[in-house]
Amino acid sequence: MCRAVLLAVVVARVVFGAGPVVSKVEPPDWPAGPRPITLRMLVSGSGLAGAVVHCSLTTGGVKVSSSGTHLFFDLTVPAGTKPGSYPIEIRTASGAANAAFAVAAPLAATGRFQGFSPEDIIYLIMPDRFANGDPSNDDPAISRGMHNRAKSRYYHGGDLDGIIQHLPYLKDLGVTALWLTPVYDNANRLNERETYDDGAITDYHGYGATDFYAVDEHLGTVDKFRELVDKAHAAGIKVIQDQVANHTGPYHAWAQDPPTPTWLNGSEAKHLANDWRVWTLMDPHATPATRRSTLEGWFVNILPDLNQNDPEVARYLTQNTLWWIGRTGIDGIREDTLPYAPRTFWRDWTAAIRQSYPRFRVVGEVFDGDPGLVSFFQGGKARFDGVDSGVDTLFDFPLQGAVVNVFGGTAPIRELSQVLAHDALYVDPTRLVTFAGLHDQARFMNGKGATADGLVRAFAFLMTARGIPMIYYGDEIGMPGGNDPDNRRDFPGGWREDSRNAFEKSGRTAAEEQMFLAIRRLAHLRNASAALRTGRMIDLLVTDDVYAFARVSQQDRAIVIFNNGASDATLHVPLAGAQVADGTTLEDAYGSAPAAHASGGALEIRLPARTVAIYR
Ligand SMILES: [Ca+2]
Ligand SMILES: [Ca+2]
Ligand SMILES: [Ca+2]
Repeated sequence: MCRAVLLAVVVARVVFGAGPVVSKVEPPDWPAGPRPITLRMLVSGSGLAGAVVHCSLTTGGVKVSSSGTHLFFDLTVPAGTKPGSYPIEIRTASGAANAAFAVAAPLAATGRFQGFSPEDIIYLIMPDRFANGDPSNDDPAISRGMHNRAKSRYYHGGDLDGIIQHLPYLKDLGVTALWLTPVYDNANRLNERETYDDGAITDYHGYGATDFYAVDEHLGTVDKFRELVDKAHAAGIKVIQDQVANHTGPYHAWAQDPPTPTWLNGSEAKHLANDWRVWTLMDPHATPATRRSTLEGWFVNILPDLNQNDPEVARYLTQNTLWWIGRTGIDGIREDTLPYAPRTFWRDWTAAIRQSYPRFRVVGEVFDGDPGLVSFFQGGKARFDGVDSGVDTLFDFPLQGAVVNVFGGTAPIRELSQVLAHDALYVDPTRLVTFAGLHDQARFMNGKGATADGLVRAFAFLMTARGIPMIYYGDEIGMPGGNDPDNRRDFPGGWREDSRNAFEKSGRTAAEEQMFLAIRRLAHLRNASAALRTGRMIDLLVTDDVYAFARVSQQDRAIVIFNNGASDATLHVPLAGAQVADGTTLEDAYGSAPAAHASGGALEIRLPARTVAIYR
């Protein structure tokens, strides 16, 4: 064979198949920090077997999957590396390919990575359902046909621009932090694995990631997300990102071709189903075998379950979390499906976050009404398993159940106090995120016997009691809605074609306006009172109809009295511990209850039926 022919054969091999092909590099970039960092890179593609890696940055630790479709290697980014492109050459006996990698400029820490605390009021938004700021991304070319506002499980067109445009509304409402449901890129096709009466659905909710390093094209881009974070910060509003480390979406490429043999717990063809036996995780009598389906079972038997015990998976997920924080400047994470990944993983993951971002905070989802179980997951102390999860706080599902029952008219108000009686179980109950509803439950107003007044009293409780209160978008105007997806209706006025705009007074009904003003007033009252945000909570009077408590801080104090009963009541409220001297006259800072005079260590007041007074 002459030399020219031989050369032609080699070129053909490189061009037509056997040479390495790179389709994805994770992470695609990294912000240079004050310390050197060694990243574990994951390159996906084909023909990667036997690859060697070259880059002007130091590399090592190459490992290729048996299929030649995934390549891991270490990449060290020294402290203060100059931002720019650092291409990686991947060479095999059959050819070479370039993998793009960039070092990004680090974000200044000032005003970023702030964490969240009882000083805050959180507002939960499903970006697809809040406001459509950019109609040009409603039906993107790469995922055509998934947009239809008439279908409850299709994309409706809301996006990150829509949130940016309504920051003034949120600021005016008194909100100081946003939790957005996941912005990860989700499948560009209909989801035919999860079907309902109306057929295939879309993953508009964001919980079915197909790319952990991208924002879904319906919502915006990573840069748009960072712009949202910056603009929210400029308005004094923090951003909490929703992250999912337990599973991927059903259409993630890993479901067919995992990067390591143990990347997933089982496979699409053969896996356990999650049986939700969450209590076994805190049960000292349970065995690894009894906990297995809870930790390794696939969520709703559909979502590929990531195996965080595989060190490559743990590193991938931890790095991904640090990337989002460092690239966008977010302040906190809401971690989805917390119980279903090993507690040892959360321990290491939270430690890695804390090491780089000490003020950052994580709230975990433990969807359960048992304070014993929820408190088990709060970090700050090792539990029977020897593990301190490091998770800062949880959602207060136990209290939420009582809030809905009490203010929805089906339970005596003492239930609130009975739930709070379990607070000693928590390392720090004041950090729990309290709420009347969220995107996984029917809305408060959907409850039998729910009233606008009841919802306002529910918020009066959330804004005055211990915890970090949260508002589910639309609850501030009393939006109705049954179970998922009916509880995820579009915010009226978020779309140009909407017949009215409830973001503005002129577009709200009289009832909506009344509720909006009440909740706004309560939020601003809390924001103005250290006692309501962080004061010690002292129960003064608890009956079936009446709940009176004090909040006492160094700066101020408040006495909150609910008459949740159907009749007006004359109340004798003892003031022990409330730091109110005899002879003091207290004014209702919220409603129109008469001023109250302290005498003989108590308040004598007459409170109308179904009202709340916030005395200061
Ligand atoms: Ca849009
Ligand atoms: Ca997508
Ligand atoms: Ca799991």
